[in-house]
Amino acid sequence: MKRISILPLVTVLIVAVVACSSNKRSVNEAEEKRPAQQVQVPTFQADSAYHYIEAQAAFGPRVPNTAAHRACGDYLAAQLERFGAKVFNQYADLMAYDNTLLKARNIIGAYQPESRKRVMLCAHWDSRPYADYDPDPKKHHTPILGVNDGASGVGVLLEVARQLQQQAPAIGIDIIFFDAEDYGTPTFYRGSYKEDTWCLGSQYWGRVPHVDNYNARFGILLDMVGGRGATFYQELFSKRTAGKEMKKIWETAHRLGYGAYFPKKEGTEVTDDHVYVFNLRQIPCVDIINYDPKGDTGFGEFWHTTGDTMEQIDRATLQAVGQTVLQVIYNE
Ligand code: AHN
Ligand code: ZN
Repeated sequence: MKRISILPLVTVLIVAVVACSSNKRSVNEAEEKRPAQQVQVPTFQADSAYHYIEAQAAFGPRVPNTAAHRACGDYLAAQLERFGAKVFNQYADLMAYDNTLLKARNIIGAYQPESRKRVMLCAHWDSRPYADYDPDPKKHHTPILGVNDGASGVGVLLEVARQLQQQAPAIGIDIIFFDAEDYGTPTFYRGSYKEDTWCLGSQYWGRVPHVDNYNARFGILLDMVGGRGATFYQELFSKRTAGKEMKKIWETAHRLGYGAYFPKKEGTEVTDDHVYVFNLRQIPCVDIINYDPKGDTGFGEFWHTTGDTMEQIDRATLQAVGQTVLQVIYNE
């Protein structure tokens, strides 16, 4: 009796099922990948950020009430203008710890100002009038150049601004350069105590924002983001008040390969502009700030010394921070 082999039929069926299922899988994969592929995130140019840092340093210390401060303020506003932002200048007379009247200026660059979906990116642009942590006590009254502490965050954000002009993300962005962050009570001061002497520019902005009822989904503050081998531990006020956003930023940095700069470990709590952004405007704001667990100040050996110069800056750190910020805002 002649038996008909079913082997060819079985083979055909298996091949058909496999082909069909793998075909189905590739369709699903394409669908899953599409949203991620659609967002083209621009490449951050660290050289360009480095140049903007040098340009600020070239003015000298940007201490409020000095010619260098006024000239640098004009430079920053002109740069934001050149990069297509709508620029707001907030001039304010602010009282320092010793009752000195500071002629302060917050500088804001708005992108897509009509959009209600917004993210704010900020940094302080002033530099400290005192190197009160300098190893040489004779220098404690010398103004600092504030290259890492001040110019680095602003330099990164100017490069972000340049990118925003070339390719708009889906949301509105406000770049805010706060003034008078670093005029806080020096260690050598023996006069009467005053509260909240740091972050005078952001305190003013928090009470009088550049736009009535200003709001944003969240903010990112950059402070000391250019140091060689910097480590951005998770600052505790940010973790408590903007934990979700902090997690997103750190995970983004790790995915991009910058995990060494962004340890998923707790740092300390720092009084910085983000505290006033949250307390006065209820906008969760993450402080990306260098934390050196080995040093005695926690900020690094350069901090509030005459050594805070261009030599501190490493393009690789600027790249890690700048690319992470771009990745976050273009995916928002
Ligand atoms: C205090 O030292 C209280 N806060 C640190 C904030 C700061 C100063 N960031 C840069 N310079
Ligand atoms: Zn400082």
